[in-house]
Parts: sequence; C-alpha cells; structure tokens
Amino acid sequence: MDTSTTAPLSDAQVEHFLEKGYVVLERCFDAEQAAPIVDEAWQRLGVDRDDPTTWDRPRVHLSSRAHVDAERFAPTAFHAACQLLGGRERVQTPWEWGDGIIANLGVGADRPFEPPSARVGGWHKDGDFFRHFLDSPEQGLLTIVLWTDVLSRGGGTFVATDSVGVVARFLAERPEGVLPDALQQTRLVEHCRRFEELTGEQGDVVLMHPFMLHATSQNVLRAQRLITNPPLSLREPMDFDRPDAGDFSPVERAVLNGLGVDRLDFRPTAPRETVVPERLRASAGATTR
Ligand SMILES: O=C(O)CCC(=O)C(=O)O
Ligand SMILES: [Fe+2]
Repeated sequence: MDTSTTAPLSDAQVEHFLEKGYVVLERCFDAEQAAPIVDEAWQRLGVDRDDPTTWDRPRVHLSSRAHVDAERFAPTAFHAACQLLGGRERVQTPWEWGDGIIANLGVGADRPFEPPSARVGGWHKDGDFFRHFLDSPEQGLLTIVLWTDVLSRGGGTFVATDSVGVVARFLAERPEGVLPDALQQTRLVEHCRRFEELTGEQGDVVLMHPFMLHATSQNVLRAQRLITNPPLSLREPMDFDRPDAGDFSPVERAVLNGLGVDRLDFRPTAPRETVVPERLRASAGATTR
C-alpha cells in the first residue's frame, strides 16, 4: 500500500521526533492560501505591516473567530499529525486551525538577544484548560503553524529539546495529576540542557510532543512574526501498556523512552478535570497560552 499520503513522515523524521520532540514539515500551504488569514490578522492588529514604527504592541494574541479544516487546508500536516498520534482513528477530527494569530512584533527588541537557555523566562507546557496526567488526551500534540517566515532572532519560539523526558518523569510521579498553574510554577526547565530556536518559512508547520517545554523569544530584528498553535486532541487517553508494542504511537514511545521503560500500566488516581483558563475568564483582549 502507498502510505506516502496517510503516513508522510519518513523513518528519519519519526526518529528526529523521538530524539528531539519535534519535526518541521515544510511548505504545507502556500502564500495564496495564507493571504486571507494573514491580511485579516494585520487588519485586526490595526498596524501597517510594512511600517514597524506603527507596531504599538510587542506581542498580541488574537482570539479565534474563523477556522479552516487542516485536513483540507494542509493535508500533509494533518496526516503527519495523525501518524505521530498512532493513526487517524485515534485523533479527534476535524482538526480545526483557528485564526487566533500570535504576533511577535518586537518582544524584547530593546535589549541584546539572549539565545535559548533555562535563564530565559516564560518556559511552559501548553494546556491551561485541563488537569495534566501522564496520559492526558486533551492536547495530543503541540503545533506551530508559520503564517510568516520566522527568522533567527526574529521571534522563533524557543524549545527545550530534552524536555519530554523531564516532563514525563514529573507526571509519572504524580498519578493524581497536576493543575496548569501548579505545573507552570514548577521550574522543570532547570532540568533541561538542550535548547533550540525554531525558525522556518511561511507555510511550514512544526509538530511537537505535547510535553515540549517552549518559550516566546525576543524579536530583536523587529521582523513580522505571525504564528498559530492549534492543538489537537486524542479520542482516548494515551496507552503505555498496549499489548502489541508495535501499536505505540511515536508520542507514546517518546514518553516511554523518557521514562526508560518498555511499557507502563499508568492509571490516574484522580478524575480528569477541565479548567477554565484565566484568558477566557478575563475580558476579551491579548493573552498568552
Ligand atoms: O509566541 C511564541 O513564540 C510562543 C507562544 C506560546 O507558546 C503560547 O502562546 O502558548
Ligand atoms: Fe505555548
């Protein structure tokens, strides 16, 4: 069977994901597809994209008002995401990409660029809307869609590429789960040693392990930097004890690798819980995460 459409990632790309927690898919959509969403974003931002002197806020997170179906809009990204999650039947579809653009228009542009490290602020694991367990289904993958080119020192999201094991060990020791605020207050990044800056071109999509710690970076170039981070959910919690080891998804395998075990009979000891995040309790406007 030709699996190039439904399983577009090569073995080497899956290996890269297991090793570093992310994979970059290039040219998942073109400039023509991006234009309406990007034009609308600049309009909502109320600034002239070609005149940085009009950029009055360094960072804005627009709310989502319209969606596209990723399967139609960017089929390679959709199928690659399914591949990392163990197959389409395990994924909550449709995977909707909203237009809630996160604009970095010069964060920290007034000071020298600091490369990615634990010293930089803002490291977090996404998912402010649920109690986190090792097997949580709410955020199956962390993703970044590049709506503009993203240049080095131009606001490329920082990632801690050895964070999956760190977060996995933390959650494995807490079968009762951890609320988002408590999770963010734990300085898990102090245990990480490997850091990278994610750059790319408009149309690229970065698929990341849901346990990836990441942070906003400085945009000292004051370059246009528009991204979205549409999460996608699993239909069922992850399963680290599948009878056939060949059925583990790459995301599950990365967790097992991080824990240094072949399989794990993980059982939450507290109920799953939805949390209403601050950003939805607050009045409309610009927030993060
Ligand atoms: O703006 C970025 O580079 C990252 C944004 C982010 O991680 C978030 O909003 O959760
Ligand atoms: Fe984030």
